[in-house]
Amino acid sequence: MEQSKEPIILHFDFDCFYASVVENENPALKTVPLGIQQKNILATCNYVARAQGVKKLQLITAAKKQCKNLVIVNGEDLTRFRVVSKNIWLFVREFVWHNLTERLGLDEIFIDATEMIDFNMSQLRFQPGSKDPSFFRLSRNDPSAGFPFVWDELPGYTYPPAASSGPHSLLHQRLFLASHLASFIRTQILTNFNHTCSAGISTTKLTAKLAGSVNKPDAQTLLLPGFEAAFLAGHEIGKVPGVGFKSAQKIRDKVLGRTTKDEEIEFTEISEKVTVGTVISVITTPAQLEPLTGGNGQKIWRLLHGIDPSRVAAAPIVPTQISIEDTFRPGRITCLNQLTPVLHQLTLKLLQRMHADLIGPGGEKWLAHPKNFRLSIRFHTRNRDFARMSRSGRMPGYVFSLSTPLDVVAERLVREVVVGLFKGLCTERKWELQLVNVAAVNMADGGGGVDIRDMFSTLRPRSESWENKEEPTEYLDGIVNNSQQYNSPPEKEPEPIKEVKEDEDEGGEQEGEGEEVVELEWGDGLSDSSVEYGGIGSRGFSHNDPCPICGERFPVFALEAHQRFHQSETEIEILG
Ligand code: DCP
Ligand code: MG
Ligand code: MG
Repeated sequence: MEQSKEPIILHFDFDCFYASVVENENPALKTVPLGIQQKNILATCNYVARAQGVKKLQLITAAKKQCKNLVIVNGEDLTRFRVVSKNIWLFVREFVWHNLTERLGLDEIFIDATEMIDFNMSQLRFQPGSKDPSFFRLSRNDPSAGFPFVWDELPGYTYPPAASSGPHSLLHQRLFLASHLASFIRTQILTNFNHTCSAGISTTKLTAKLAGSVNKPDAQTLLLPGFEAAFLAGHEIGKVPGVGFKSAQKIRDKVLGRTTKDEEIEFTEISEKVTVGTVISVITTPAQLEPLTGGNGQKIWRLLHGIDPSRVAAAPIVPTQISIEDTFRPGRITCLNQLTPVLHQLTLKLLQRMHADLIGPGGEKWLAHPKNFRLSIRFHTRNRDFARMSRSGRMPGYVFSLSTPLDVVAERLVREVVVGLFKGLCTERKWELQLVNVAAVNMADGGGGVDIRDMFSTLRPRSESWENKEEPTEYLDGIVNNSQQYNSPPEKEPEPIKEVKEDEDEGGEQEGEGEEVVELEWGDGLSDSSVEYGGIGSRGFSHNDPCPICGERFPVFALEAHQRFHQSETEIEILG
């Protein structure tokens, strides 16, 4: 097989995602203009509303003025969106070799399809003009797993619009093949989850993401090789992923020959649009970008020229920790009677998040069990000493009950564990709390043999066209990593406290209270989702050793630690 250097990257972004989740819950909403409200703005709106001039992130008042019959649904509780997002991602992940798939936010998925494409290139012969069906193989081992396609019938759009009928260079052919894969995955998502999405196909994460936004909704765009620079040149500088808001504004200023004071940047209206093409005609060296980009000149220079060396990371199926916190004004929380309802509320939210993020499709099985509950607090102090203190306890087994109402679990957890942790942290008689953070930490595999494919069996019609029995060894990789965590000793010390920037911590609106801060766990940049995920192991193991208590199969090395986990279901142990 001829080796090619360029990665083949697919990017998917769901159409009007929150609105689409709400529509699936209530299909009557599909045909009416629908907006999803968060505070006083629309987080998003469906395409019926967009056709009537309603815009994403518009003020509710303006949107209602624009569209009198706009139906508004509150979307402040993200649980339903998280659940759908997780289920679709886990589903898509099953198609992808080596699990080379990564989430960005709740509605975007990157796939590195290089190996799948090159394997298929080695199996197939491109015949220009042929209308004969070919077969894309989703499995190396099972030649019947895959889908038929016709080379010349390119699904979706190209940028620029293709003049000729077929691909010519090897890279063209690989990208055409990838377009067929993208189309297949979009169809699968639509069939199984009733969500449409838009997709981009290119050789970098940056260009794949941007290509996907050219044709929306329910469409896909292949960025033809050789047109990357021209394509990027037409984008407004602020639209380039990886160029932050402040950097974009400083670059605009530079190009337009004006200055905005640092403290005014956030409030500056972006009235003039400056394209990447204009920027690189004015700013001609990376060094010139350095002072405008906080020292990221090299990196941003490359992005503006279409160079993005970041790779799709094989993300594990669950985050390494989930945490929720709230901050309080002086004098608000000064005794246990005031604190207990707050602990209850935060713990309930944490449990809801654990259910959304850690229970597999079908809602019957945990993908991971956080081994510890961590409480972190910070006091108001006169000397403005903002140090956080934290203390962890074993997460009791009843937390993982799927039948007990969450409210009941939260109440018991607070009474039996959290209040004890607080008393361990607070030895003073007089105190005023400034911050409370509750976290589920130290994730352990949900049962050694978590098989997401089984969980999907209720969702997915078994069809001849797709039977993914692919890559058993690779499939286990993510699980190995999680299982190995069983070997780590029980936590003896409070966990190191996560650094939280003061400005994030204080809350943007300065209300001081009631502004819940949820730590980001999916990453908000193109390549930073590893921050809270940890790496992926590469060893395989065999499922030969059933646990004598629950019968789950484990690698030998994880069995002892797994039995310790069962002990934790019956005893509550406060550590520290
Ligand atoms: N979202 C949000 N606040 C933002 C941006 C987005 O709450 N500032 C939420 C609402 C969206 C979801 O994230 O439904 C995905 O964001 P997108 O930008 O992808 O927007 P949509 O999916 O809603 O619309 P599109 O069809 O344009 O992708
Ligand atoms: Mg979207
Ligand atoms: Mg998006």
